[in-house]
Amino acid sequence: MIEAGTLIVKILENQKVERVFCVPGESYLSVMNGLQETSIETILCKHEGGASMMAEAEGKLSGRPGIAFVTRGPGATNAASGVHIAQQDSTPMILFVGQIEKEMYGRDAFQEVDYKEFFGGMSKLVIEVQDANRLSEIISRAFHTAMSGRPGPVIIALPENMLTEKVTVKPVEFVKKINSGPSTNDLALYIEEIKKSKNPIIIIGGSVWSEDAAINLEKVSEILNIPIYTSHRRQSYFDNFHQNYAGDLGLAVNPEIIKNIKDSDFITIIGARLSENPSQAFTLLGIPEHNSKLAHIHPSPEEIGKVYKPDIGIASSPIVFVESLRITLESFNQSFSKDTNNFQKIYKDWINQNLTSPNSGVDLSRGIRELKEKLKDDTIITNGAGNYAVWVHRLFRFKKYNTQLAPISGSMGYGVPAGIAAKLKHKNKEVIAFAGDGCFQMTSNEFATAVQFNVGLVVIVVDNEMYGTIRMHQHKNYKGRYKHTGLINPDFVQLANSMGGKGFPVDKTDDFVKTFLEASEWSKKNSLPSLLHVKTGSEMVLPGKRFDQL
Ligand SMILES: Cc1ncc(C[n+]2csc(CCOP(=O)(O)OP(=O)(O)O)c2C)c(N)n1
Ligand SMILES: [Mg+2]
Repeated sequence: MIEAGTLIVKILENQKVERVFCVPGESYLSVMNGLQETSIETILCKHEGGASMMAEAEGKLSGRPGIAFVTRGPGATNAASGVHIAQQDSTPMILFVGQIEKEMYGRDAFQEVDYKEFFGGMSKLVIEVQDANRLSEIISRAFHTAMSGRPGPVIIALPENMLTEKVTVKPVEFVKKINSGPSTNDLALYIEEIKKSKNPIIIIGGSVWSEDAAINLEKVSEILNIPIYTSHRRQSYFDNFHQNYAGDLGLAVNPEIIKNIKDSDFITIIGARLSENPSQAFTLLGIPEHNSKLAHIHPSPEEIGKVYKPDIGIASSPIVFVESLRITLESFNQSFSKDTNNFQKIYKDWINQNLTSPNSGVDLSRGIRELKEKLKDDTIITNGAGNYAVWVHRLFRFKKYNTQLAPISGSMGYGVPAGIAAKLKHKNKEVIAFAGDGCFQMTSNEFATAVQFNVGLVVIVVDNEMYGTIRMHQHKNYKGRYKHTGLINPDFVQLANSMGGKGFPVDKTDDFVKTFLEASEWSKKNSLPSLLHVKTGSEMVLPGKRFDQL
């Protein structure tokens, strides 16, 4: 007989969970007790928003559910920020929530929340465990659900008195991810259409992808001679240095890319939903019907036809689809000559554009360009939301799969927790978390978590003394009326030092790279986080653009 809380830990061990992220609570003491002796590492966070974002990032990195444990009521509501990211970013994740005792339901008991109501609209499944004998069944279902079709978050509520039940249940064995694939007919039809097309393009995105998929798609793109675009914040899904990489559909996108996609006679979307940002506020393609041929390949049939009506819809894992496509195309032993609308030149011109920023402080464009020359291909870059991220996305070029972790959901505060999760998982890789001054202050408390767990990441805080993105929108919509977007910031160097890491000021562009290398070295040597406080001034709003040039 074991207590239910310990059984949960044993089930998670069977799922090969490496670590869980939590803020403790008296509602799930039994699980905390089970976590005392286990191979699973427990990362104690400062806020449930940070814990859930770390779990979400773990899900992005591993393709399996990232796990967070939080307490009922305020713990659960705080954790909503990470759950929402997992939902929008289609990331597998399981949030376990301590729940009030079963007998007290419906009395508005202390910290009672109806989780089905609260999380219902932003998760794939919310389930309460009423009987400890069903824990294996329910957690097995949660793992399947979080990873299947369009992956996403699952919430499991654990009533306090269920957790202390003693049971003899066998912990469920490892849950494998189920992959769907294209039928022979699907593939044949797709290949026939793409062969007929004159200037096809492919857009990739979504959350079901892998290193092998990236390589298979490289081969496909070479055989078909076709440009590959990545969706918003999925830039590391394809080698950005490959001859067929054509750029990303992010914010402040290259207008030539939009033109090229609109001119294409056959568009293939693989894995992505093509939501508001990559679709340029749903203007990129006709809705529901586009004026040229559209193929949509998505792991969930429910996503196909949700917004766009494709000519060819294939419910398939993108990983399986590109592998099958490569194998079939290779069997023809023939390459295709397509009119590619000069996409290589368009991309080269875009990345080489002069974006120097005559700012009063650090020129972020030059700083990032110089920095990326010094980094290894497997360096992981994370960020949250804010205009500073446009520099990051515009100027970094990603070579290896999953070296970019960024919220499709546009959530501020994501960079630091995601960076912590990445560094915990990949101890030998360099991890850099970018954050704006506003963004950083949403989860800066987790810098102390990085100290506690010896996480040697480097945080780069881009300080323009404002919520710059919103100032930009004020400027566009209510010019001159800039109240409520200015920030009086702490001294971030002192803040980092006081938490037990090390802060480094950067006031001049010339110092950017050498200070980064110093910080990185310090973090490596001490296994502790460092922070670059980069003062950029406030004139520049976007790469190469001042406010008065908007
Ligand atoms: C959690 C959350 N709250 C609010 C917003 C709205 N928002 C988007 S960008 C932004 C400002 C970001 O400021 P900062 O991090 O300093 O970056 P900057 O734009 O100045 O480069 C705000 C408030 C958001 N996206 N996410
Ligand atoms: Mg700012």
